[in-house]
Amino acid sequence: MSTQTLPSEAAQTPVAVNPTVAERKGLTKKELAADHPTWCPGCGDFSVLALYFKLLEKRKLHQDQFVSISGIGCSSRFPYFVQAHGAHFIHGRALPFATGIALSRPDQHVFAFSGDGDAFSIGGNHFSHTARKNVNMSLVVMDNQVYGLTKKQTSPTSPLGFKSKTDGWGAVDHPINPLKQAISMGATFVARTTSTNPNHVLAMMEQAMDHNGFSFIQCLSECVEFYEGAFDSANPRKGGVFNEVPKEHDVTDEFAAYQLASTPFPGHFGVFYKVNRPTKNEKEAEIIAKHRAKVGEAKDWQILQKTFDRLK
Ligand SMILES: Cc1ncc(C[n+]2csc(CCOP(=O)(O)OP(=O)(O)O)c2C)c(N)n1
Ligand code: SF4
Ligand SMILES: [Mg+2]
Repeated sequence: MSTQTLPSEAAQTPVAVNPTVAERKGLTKKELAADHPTWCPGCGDFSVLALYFKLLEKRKLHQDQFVSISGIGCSSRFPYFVQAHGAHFIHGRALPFATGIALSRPDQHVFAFSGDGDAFSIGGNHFSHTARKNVNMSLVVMDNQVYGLTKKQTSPTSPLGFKSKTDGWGAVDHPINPLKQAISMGATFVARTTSTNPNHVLAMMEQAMDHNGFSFIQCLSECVEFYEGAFDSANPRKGGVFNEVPKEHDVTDEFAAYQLASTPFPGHFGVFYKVNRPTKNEKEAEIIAKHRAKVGEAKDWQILQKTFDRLK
């Protein structure tokens, strides 16, 4: 996410995040790591966290320049493990919370982390609407195709026939395709990766971070406890195939992206869709600037008082 400028208000004065700031030493993984993650040994989420540290390290981001926001779930414990500002918020509600930060603090890189249940089930509406609003932030969904924290219920991405505590005879509901949902709802950056390919995860995170607008990454991340082997067919070390998005794919072609996202599992990995469209941040900043020009030096409380006086 590139940083934008909001007008006036000392508290909102943006501090441009310059990844090459020479006078400040970048943080190390050791400095960025908080508590030891409480995930099960072998959980795919470890890899995503390690690569987030790598991203912050590489881009020399400091604690005053980014936030990590999540909902609820194993994957959503993520911000606990980062020694920086963040919130482990309400189940499914990471995106509205992150939107508030993105709009009010343009100096921050806003990263949201979520699970397939958190983002596509209880938070499915927020996922769609944040995409359509093109809020400037990056969302990484650690998709294990199951509810891990609550010990194996069917999630919106569980495949047909998946046996769980909620579908003892096997899932009968057609799974969603998060990439197609994001593209059709108007997300401006849509990518897919898998936690077993660290270089690829980092590359996707970097591109998402550099995108001005809502960037979404579906990251396959195995739950070794409740859906072991789910992604073996996407892992060459387990006899699977890791197919990158074809080089000739036009990332600005919405229809082509949609078609590519329809490839049966294990599908492709990489950037499916990337276009530039004005962000909600820019549009709101414009409205504020226009209004500011009208009210001159009036303080916020004076504008508010006037509004209430008018309502009398
Ligand atoms: C309002 C509400 N409903 C239900 C729950 C119980 N709950 C907690 S996490 C979760 C599902 C998490 O699944 P997912 O987002 O896929 O994360 P994972 O644990 O698999 O990483 C549910 C149903 C809750 N905490 N709050
Ligand atoms: S239950 Fe699954 S998702 Fe949760 S920490 Fe364990 S392996 Fe990871
Ligand atoms: Mg899950």
